[in-house]
Formats: sequence, C-alpha cells, structure tokens
Amino acid sequence: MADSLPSGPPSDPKPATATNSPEEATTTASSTTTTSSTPEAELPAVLPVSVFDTLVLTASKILHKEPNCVRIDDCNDNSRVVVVGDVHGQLHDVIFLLQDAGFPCDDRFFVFNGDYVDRGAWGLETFLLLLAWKVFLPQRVYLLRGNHESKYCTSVYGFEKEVLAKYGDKGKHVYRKCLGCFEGLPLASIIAGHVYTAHGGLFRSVSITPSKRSKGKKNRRIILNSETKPLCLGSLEELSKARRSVLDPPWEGQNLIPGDVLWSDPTMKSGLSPNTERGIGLLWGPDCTEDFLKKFELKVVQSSYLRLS
Ligand SMILES: [Mn+2]
Repeated sequence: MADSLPSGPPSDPKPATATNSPEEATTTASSTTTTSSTPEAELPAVLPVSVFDTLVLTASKILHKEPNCVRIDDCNDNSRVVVVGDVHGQLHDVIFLLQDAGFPCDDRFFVFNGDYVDRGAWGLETFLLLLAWKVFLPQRVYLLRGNHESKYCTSVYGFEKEVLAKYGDKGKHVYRKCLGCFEGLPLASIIAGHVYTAHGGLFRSVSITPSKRSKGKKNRRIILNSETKPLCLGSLEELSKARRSVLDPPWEGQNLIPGDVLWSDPTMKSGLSPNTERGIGLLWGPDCTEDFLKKFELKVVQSSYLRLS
C-alpha cells in the first residue's frame, strides 16, 4: 500500500521494521574486522558526531549545487549506469549490490532513486555510506530525493526514532543535519539525454498566468493554473525553477512540483488527476508519458512506483 499524507487514508501503518538487529550486525561487523587492533568493546557503535558533521557538510555542499534535474551526460557506449530503487535502510543489501554490480568507477555510474531511510533499521548507515560515495566520486554517484527524505515521513516511518536511539542526547542534532541534507538532494535525473528518472515521476505545470482583470496595475491578481484550469504537464524548465529546499514538499500553494516529482504515481487511466489516495502528487496516464517523452526527446520515464490498477 502507498504512503500518504496525514490528510489521506492511513495506508502504511507499519513502523520501522528491522530485518536484523543492530546487535547481530555489530557482531558480524566486528568479527570481520580482524585487521583492526582496536578491541571490540572500544569500537564505536556509531560514527563519531564530528565525523558525521564533516561528511554531511561536505556532501551537502556538493548536493546543494546540483540542479533540480541532474543531467548525466558523461557516459558513453562503454558505460554502465546502475539505477537503484528504494533501499529503505537495508544496509547489507546495498553493500551486496555495490559488490555485485561493481563499485562506482570511470565507466560505472550509479543513480540512487531516493528512499534511503525509514522501515529498515540501518537508514542512517545506508544514507551515510551513499553520502561517502557521493563525496568520493560526485560525477559517478547521483543521489536523488525520495518522498521518505522528508520530515513528515521520517517522523512516522522510523528514521527519526532510529537516529534518536543510536545517538542519544546528540540524536536531535544528527536528525536535524540529516533533514538539512535531504533538502539538498536533487529531484530527478536525465541519463544520457534519454532516460528521465525520478522517485515519483511526472509533474504539473505551475506557470503563473495573470487573470483577465489584472491588466491594470490595480487589482493585479495572480491565478495558478492548477487552481483555475485543468491540470497540464509541466516542462523541464519549470522543474529546473522549482524550490526543492523544503523539509516537506507542500501539497498546496505554488510550489507543487517537488511534491509531484516525489509522490506521483503512474496509472493506466489517461490524463493527469489529483492523487487523492496519497493526498499529494498526481496520477498520470500513458498519454502523459508519451507527451513528455516526445516534447523533451526522451525515451523512458523511470519511477520507483508502479501500479497495475
Ligand atoms: Mn517512496
């Protein structure tokens, strides 16, 4: 079932679930660090706050400079681009995946399509591992934002509790820094000029059109397309201008594109319609995909959501 905003139906009541406990993993990790001379009992359970601060600050600076829609054009016929869906705190799966696909390198790119945290017990470690790769190879590793990289989702689906449990009295600081970093994550990517990738998907036009009564300077009114006209597809230019630095993408007002890109679902029904089940974002039909692809000379729209209804 889909996540939804508080105004929507309670569709994901499960709190964070762990596939393995921190105790189990600590044992596994320490038993494999045979080259370390540090006694097991002295190994830190979490990254020291000063190291965390430096990593998050360094990564945030890189991420904040990236555009809303990152263009990954540096790849050629010999390149492989690995797109990874929602990893949701499954650190061990991510480590396996990196080993299995091969680590990022000159001809191997990674695009992580959001939802690093919540549900799994290792959201923090997963996110920090990916940030470290981002810092190490910023032109090969791309981290996009998912709907769970938000204050609302992390407070409901487990990440906030996870951080507070792991960092104790430093937990609030660590959680706040993570939220700040989430705000910097780009919303979408276009791979090799052809593949549009976003956690949710397509988005509406929010172009501002003056009303007929607004020609004079007095009584100038701005009317939003979304409120007065049928929904229509947004352009890549509009996407590039959206304000993504929000803790939670708004579901009302003028800055609707981030919420659409992160929460919208594909559907078999034609056209664009409000995503009433989630309370945010849109449903878009196959005709919208066709329009979008044609207009921007793309070949594929890749979303983390797939609904067969
Ligand atoms: Mn999601």
